[in-house]
Amino acid sequence: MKRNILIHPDPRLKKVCAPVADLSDELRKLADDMLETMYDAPGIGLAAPQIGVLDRLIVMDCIKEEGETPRPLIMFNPEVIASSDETNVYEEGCLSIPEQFAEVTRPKVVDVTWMDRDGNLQKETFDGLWATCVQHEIDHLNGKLFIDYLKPLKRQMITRKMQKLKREQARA
Ligand code: GNR
Ligand code: NI
Repeated sequence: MKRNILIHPDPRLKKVCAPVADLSDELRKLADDMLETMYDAPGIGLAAPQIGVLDRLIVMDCIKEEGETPRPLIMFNPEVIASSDETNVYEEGCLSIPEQFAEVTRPKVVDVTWMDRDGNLQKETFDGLWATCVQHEIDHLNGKLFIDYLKPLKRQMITRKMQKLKREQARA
């Protein structure tokens, strides 16, 4: 089932999300719904707070090329356990901040641990777009958006645009 994606500004996008204690069919269904919602958008990642659920759960798939095998990842309680000194700049966007893009500097390589859909602990090193995406998603779990890295004036400009967009959506 496709879920609605919250648009910034929304208090739920600023909350620190709670760790997932035990996997359940309900949580697995939530993760599957998030993947469906992400692919439909389309996006390369989605965090639970973006659909109003304040649990530490993210999904992602940074394979964008048609014909390449998809790689859907479901990550409960993801954690960056090490980051490279080397950084990378990416033009980031966010499904909760539609049509706004800005360069963000982050560590280029990160080691991440998480619990998968079957309850198994996983660990992997991510690089390039995957590393940017997983950091962007984990930020969501801590109530942080990519615009929080921008200068206040630029952030304010984007927030005002989103307030206008939400007013227009409410009238439609
Ligand atoms: O779809 C998305 N694209 C993207 C591009 C650059 C850096 C991060 C992202 S994540 C974003 C989807 C989203 O909002 N995830 O929270
Ligand atoms: Ni986002």
